[in-house]
Formats: sequence, structure tokens, C-alpha cells
Amino acid sequence: MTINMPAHNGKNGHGTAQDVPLPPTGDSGMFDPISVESMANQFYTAVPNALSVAAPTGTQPAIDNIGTVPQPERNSSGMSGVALVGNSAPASALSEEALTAMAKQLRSQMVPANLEANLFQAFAQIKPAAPSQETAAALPTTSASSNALNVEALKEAAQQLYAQIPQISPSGIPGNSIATPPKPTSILPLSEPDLQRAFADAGAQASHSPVRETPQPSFYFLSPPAVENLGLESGAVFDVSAIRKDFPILHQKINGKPLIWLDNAATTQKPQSVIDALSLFYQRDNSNIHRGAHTLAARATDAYEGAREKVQRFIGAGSASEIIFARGTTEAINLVAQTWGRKYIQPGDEIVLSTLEHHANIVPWQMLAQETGAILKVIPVSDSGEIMLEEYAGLLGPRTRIVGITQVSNALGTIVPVREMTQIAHRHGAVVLVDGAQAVSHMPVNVQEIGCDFYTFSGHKLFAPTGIGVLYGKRQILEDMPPWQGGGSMIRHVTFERTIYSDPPAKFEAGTPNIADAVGLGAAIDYITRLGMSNIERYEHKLTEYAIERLAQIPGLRLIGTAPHKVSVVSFILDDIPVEQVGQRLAREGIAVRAGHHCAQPTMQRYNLTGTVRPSLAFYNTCHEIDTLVEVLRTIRFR
Ligand code: C6P
Repeated sequence: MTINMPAHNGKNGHGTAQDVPLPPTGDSGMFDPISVESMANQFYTAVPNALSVAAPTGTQPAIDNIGTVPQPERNSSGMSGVALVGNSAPASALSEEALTAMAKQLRSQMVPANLEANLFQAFAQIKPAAPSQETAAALPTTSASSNALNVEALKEAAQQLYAQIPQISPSGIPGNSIATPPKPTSILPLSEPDLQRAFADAGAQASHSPVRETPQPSFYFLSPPAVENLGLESGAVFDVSAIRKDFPILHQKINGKPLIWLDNAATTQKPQSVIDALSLFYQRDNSNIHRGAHTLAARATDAYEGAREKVQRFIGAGSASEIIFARGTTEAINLVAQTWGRKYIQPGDEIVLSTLEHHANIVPWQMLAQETGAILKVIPVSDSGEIMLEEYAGLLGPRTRIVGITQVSNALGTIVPVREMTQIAHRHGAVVLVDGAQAVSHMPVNVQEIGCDFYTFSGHKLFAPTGIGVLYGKRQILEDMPPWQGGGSMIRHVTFERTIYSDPPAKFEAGTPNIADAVGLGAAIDYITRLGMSNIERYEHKLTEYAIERLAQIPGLRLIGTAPHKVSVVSFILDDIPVEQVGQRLAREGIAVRAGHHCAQPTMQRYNLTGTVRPSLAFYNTCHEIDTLVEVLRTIRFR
């Protein structure tokens, strides 16, 4: 059983095969990605035999076979290899009729309408003159009315293309580990990604550009490493290869290498469903909210308030009115410092923060302390990066007004015992703000269980757009807090003499908010809720264990932050090599990590460092990507 995966929205029309029973489609009428992948594998496996030799007879369309994609074999590293379409799989018993139907479906689901035109263009670019008559004749015919895939013509076109560009390597299929099939000779395993790539490479050659970074469409023909398919206690499977298909950005090359996105602590990538939600909002519902008695205003308001309710459920808040939308964690913390802080902090009062804080949970309090005459106190951390709880308890006293703590260190990955720390703070009558920026994407969060008074996070670290974030505050505290910014939406009544403010959350959302990105945040929450936060947590735990084990074996590599309870942030230094240099070397290989102080300079200072290299993993990362990271790191020497 697989986890209930969000449907992938295909974008290329709705061609249907009338004559063949097809796998079930989702609500959208499109196939789910796994069915499409299966179909693609079957189709391309069968094409060279079935169409260029004799088509098997019989009317049975053999669609029953769909779903029985050949299993990838494991290689020596424990990773599975790639089941390349059309190379070695046994000939399928698909009839020509069935193949044609499938071809139509595949074409409509996955082939951009202008593929043929692109190929034609590619020829035109290779040859300064227009393609010859024979070449043009071999190119697939472009017909808006016909949805038929001219297999032979495409094959021929691709062969000609390959023939003219000898160095083309049809490897690096998006979203998969690399397997380089032999250079095509007489019969090509017809694969649309190969054609796409051929086109891209042809264009690169024609323009004499040394590197061509062509965004790859999210076509999925291969079955990626099975090692990533983690069995869950429920008996379900956390199928990373399927999940990766939902993230179009992951399927591209950087410097000729597949992108390996290990900078998730800085920001996460967005699933297609989030991208679609944004686009759909602007296509269909865009309007200002809370104003105007018209249909779009009502729709936009519903969508925005619906997103607030999703956030409420996601973090276990008691009421949607406790959820305030902000630009991100930084703005949310500033809001608290400048409203609650200015009201309640007096000279000599104490603000307690930890050494693990991001600058966003230091600087606003420092500013407040300078303004009010309050004192900052700092909780120390151990060599492994854990909060020293006894010292923490010892710091608290009658003047402690607020404790600001991160739930997860962005620099080290340490999980901080925020529930226990909140209980201790409350015993001293202090208010607690938890910075959840690095927590919400890695573990289930329940603010009522934590018991904190404020909780903040940023949408962009949760697979949602930038520019949207959340401040949770307990209802009573929000009611007692003065507003922050003044303007429209946050008022009930205005005269020149005085203004009566709205109730929370409107009181803290002056002006037109970021409506579309809030809707995008709601879509991101839907997406990860479908995956299951506990499943994500479990998968990432395994991945982190694997990463730590592999990285620790690299000579000269020192892990920074070795707390037993940590998320998938793995900081390290490599000998005396400047961390920026390591980061740049990895970037050349298509591996994105952050290298530097991570906006957590006090944490770095604790370890007498100015920075670390920080790969940070998300649920769409794989062991194979970690292997590649390790391979590159092993080649780095001080220069
Ligand atoms: N950390 C990182 O690479 P904003 O920028 O407002 O979305 O989030 C600020 C922030 C606050 N707290 C923690 C724990 C954070 O990690 C961050 C953002 C990114 O580590 C960008 S500096």
C-alpha cells in the first residue's frame, strides 16, 4: 500500500483513448503519476519490438499489466539502479491498438504540444539553413487536430539529432539516479526525456554555450531507487520517487549535473499543488478580502480564512482567531516584541534567550532591551548542541518576563525540549515564545501541548510560498496586546478623535494581506497533511541517520551539533577549508547547501567557528543524493 499521494496535475491537455480501458483517473480526470509512469514504462518498453517489428496480435489490450513496472535492481552501494525504459525489459504483450491508445494518452499527459516544433527548431539551429527536405520529412508532423503520436517519425528525428551531435549523452533522466545508456545506434529506446534533452543539448551546441541549464519538465519514465521507499508501521510505503514527481523544480540540471537540493533549512521547494493553488487563485478568485459584496470578494475571503483554519488545525491551536498572518517568522517575532514587549517590558526586566537562536529571535529583543532598559540573559548549550536545562532553570527569576526559544536550531538541527522549558518558564510567571521556523516541516507540532504563549513559523520553510508566515498567540494575550501597525482592516470604527480596533486576528493584520500566498500556505498544509507529518518525521529520521553515518566517515570532516535529538540539519566543517569554498565546490556539482553562519552567529561563536557547511534535508531527498554529496566531499582538498 502506498501513502495517499496528492494528485499530480498534468498540464498538457486531455487526450483520451476511446478504445482501451485505462487506469483510473483522479478528480481532475488526469492519471495519477504512478499509473502514468507505469504506462510510460510499458509503452516505451514495448515500442521498439511492438512497432518496429511485428505488432503482437490479439485484441486483449493488456492494460492489466499496468502497474507491473520492472523492479529496479540494487547496485553495490545498496541503492537501486534505474529501470531504463525500453532497454532490457522483456517485450510487452501490448497490442498495437493498445499502444496507440497509450501513446495518445502519454502524449496528452506528458508531451508538450510543441515538442515536434522544438525538434524542428533544433534541427534549424544545428544547421544554419532550414532542415533539408528529407530531414523535415522525417520530423514528426505537428497537427493541432491530431493527437496521434508518430512514433516512427519521432524515432527517426531523434536518431538524426543524435547523429548530428555526437557528444549527446542521453543520461540524467529527471528525478532519478543516473544511468547512462549506450549511445543510440540503430534503434533508439524512444524516450521523451531523451528527445527533450536532445533538443536542449542541440540548442546549447548551436549557441556555443558551454553550459545550458534547461528546466526539465516533470516527465517520469523511470522507477527510481527503491531504497527510498520506506516501510511505515501502518504497512504503507513512503514512496519518495512518487513524491519527487510533485516538485517540478527538482528535475533540472545545474552545471550539467542533476540538481541536489540540500538547502531546505533556508527554504523548501514547492509541490505542484501549491504552485497550482497560487495560479488558480489569480486565475479564478483574485479579489481583495473582507470588502466588496461581490462573488470574487467572497471567494477570496473564504480562501484566505480557510487557510487560517488549516493553520489552526495544523499546529493544534484552539481557535482560528489565534492565528495571525505575517510575512514570516521574522515579522511575527518583531510583532510580539513591539506590541507585547513595549506594553509589558520595564527597565530591569529580563528576557531569556538561548545560544541556539536565529538572529530573528535575538535582534528584536535586543532592540526592545535597548529601548526599555531590559536585560538579555542567554541559556548556554552543551558541546553537542543541547540546551543546558539546569542552567536554564537557574536563569529564571521574578524579573523574567519572556523566554524566547527556538524549537529546532537552524544551524545544528538540535530539537529543543520546548514543552518542558515552557512549563519551567510558566512557573516563574514568564511568557514563552517558540520560534518554530525549523520545526514545522519536520515534526508534528501542537501548540496547546507545548503550552507556549506565542509560536511563529514561515510558510516558505513548509513548502509554501515566501512572504507568508504565522504568529500564533493565546487568545487572551492577543486581546490584551496593543495593535502593531495601523490602517484598514484592523479597525471597527474610526473618527479623528479615536479608533476602536477589531478583535484578533484582524487587529494585527492592517492593510491588504498577502492573500494568495496564504492560500498557497493552505495548499502546502494540505499536501503535507496527506503525506502525514509522522511519516515525514520517520523517513527524515532514517535519512539523517544515513547522512550522519556517511559524512562521519569522511577524513577531516567534523560534525557540529551532535545532539541525540535532532532534525535533518547536518552541519560540519572539513579540515581547515573555508566553508564557503566547500559550498562553492558542491555548487559546481549541482549540490545546493548553505555555507556560512546561517544567521546564527552566537551559535557559531559557541564552537569558536565563523561558519559551517550545512546540508539540510527534506522528505524529497534521497540516500542517493547523500551518496553523491559524500563522493564530492571526498574529492575536496584545500587549494
Ligand atoms: N533561517 C536559514 O537558512 P524568515 O527569514 O523570517 O522566514 O525566518 C527567519 C528564521 C527564524 N528562525 C529560525 C530558526 C530560522 O531558521 C529562520 C530562517 C534560514 O537558516 C534563513 S536565514
